[in-house]
Amino acid sequence: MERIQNYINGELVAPQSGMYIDNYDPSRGVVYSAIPDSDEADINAAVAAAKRAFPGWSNTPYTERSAIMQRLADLIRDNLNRLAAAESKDNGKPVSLARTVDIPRAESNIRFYATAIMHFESKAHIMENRVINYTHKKPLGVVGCISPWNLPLYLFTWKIAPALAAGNCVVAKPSEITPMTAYLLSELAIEAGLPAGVLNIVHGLGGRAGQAIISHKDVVAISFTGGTATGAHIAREAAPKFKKLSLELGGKNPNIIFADCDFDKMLSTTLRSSFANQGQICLCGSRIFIQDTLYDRFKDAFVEKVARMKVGDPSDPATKMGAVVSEDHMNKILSYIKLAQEEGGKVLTGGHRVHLEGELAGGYYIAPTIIEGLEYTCRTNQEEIFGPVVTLTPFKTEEEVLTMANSTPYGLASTVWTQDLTRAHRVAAHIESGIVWINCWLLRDLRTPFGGVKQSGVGREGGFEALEFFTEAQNVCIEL
Ligand code: TXE
Repeated sequence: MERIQNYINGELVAPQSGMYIDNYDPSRGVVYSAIPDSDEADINAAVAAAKRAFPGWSNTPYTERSAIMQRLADLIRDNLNRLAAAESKDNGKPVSLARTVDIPRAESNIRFYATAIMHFESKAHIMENRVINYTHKKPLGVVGCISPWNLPLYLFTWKIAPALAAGNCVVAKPSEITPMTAYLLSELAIEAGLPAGVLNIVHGLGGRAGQAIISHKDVVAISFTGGTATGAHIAREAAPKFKKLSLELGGKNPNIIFADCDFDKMLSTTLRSSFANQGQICLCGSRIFIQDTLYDRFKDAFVEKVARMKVGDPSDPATKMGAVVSEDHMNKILSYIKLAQEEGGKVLTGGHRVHLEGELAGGYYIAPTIIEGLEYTCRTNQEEIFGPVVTLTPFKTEEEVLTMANSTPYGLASTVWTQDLTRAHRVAAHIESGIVWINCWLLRDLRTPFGGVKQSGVGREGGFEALEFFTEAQNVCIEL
């Protein structure tokens, strides 16, 4: 059985304790590899290596840092099929999705920041031709990047790329549930010629390896994507140590459908925004609000299409719906479906585990599920389920739907479907979310700010925002 290794000081090494954790293939429900159960000793070694590498890397010309990162992006492109197959096996997502979304996006993340750093500029402020101030944007030092399991290589590279481009050295930990592509990335980083210690990838549990990163005195900033409860814990730990923090947390996103929408485009996009990656994207629209005059037409068409969606073997290129990420997560999703029924909801389609045949019999599959008849304030409509489960709620007026949409503690993304331009702008302005998609979903321009409000997070990633996060502005004032 394959044993994943840590990448510390430019080398692939075993955890110092010699301890490993099981890594599951969710499509079959079996252990297929082993992950280092790293602890403080491994993190200390990674931080020490990063600290040693920092003077060299931060003083490497940005053009050279950019060239090394571009080589890494080329290697991701050249290994597309291998990485996509690994991502699918580790996460349960359809290989077609990994091949067209996750891995190409990981390549773009690295390429985007390898080139963005060449255009990252400072301001100068001149006082009456007598005094010049200029802003020096300095890399921070050793930074921690911690990422989740839903879009493993995609979100991992989204953090480490701006950190490295800005001249920081990184200690990164992917989710212990989906470590494989981060491990393969460490092999590619060696091949790309990244100097030793610049990027360190340490595997292990959140409460042990992750905890050692966030509490380490020499880790001066933490970029985290994951659950809101973990984000709150990290904030509690980091705030008294005055670490810089970027937190991308959960969502419970509204998908608001007005009666005047382009019905066909809305319907096909809503299928994706509900169930892409088995609903395990923090941007999925899990609360669907439909204007009452369109409710029955939408419901009939949506249920008909969802009932025909086939859950299947993630490694089959034809599969659109694969497995959810783990047994625990499957049980959590199923418990929410049960809760929805206890709260008075009616399951229109799905609502159960799916048992596939043969080798896939033990896999973690859930039928795409639509529920109606719930109050917008109930737990099912307020808490993040993070699976292939959506609720339908009718509304009459714009004011009413805004109240419903803004009623959760989250505020990551929202989708609005209407042909009325004025209404689209008005609704966008009143929605409490960091991202609003109008007549589209998950259309991403990497230059735009990405992040949430309320309990969906603090700070923005994307574009130059991430380079600002990974640098400290120092003002230098000169009197002439
Ligand atoms: O996330 P965790 P989990 C939501 C989703 C899901 C829930 C929990 O609702 O059901 O969060 O998922 C590391 N110090 N999202 O348990 O625990 C951990 O090892 C440092 C939304 O997987 O937050 C992993 O690398 N690190 C989300 C990362 O944090 C710690 C995507 C995320 O794990 C740590 C995933 C600690 N004390 C889940 N504890 C999104 N917004 O996209 C854990 N970690």
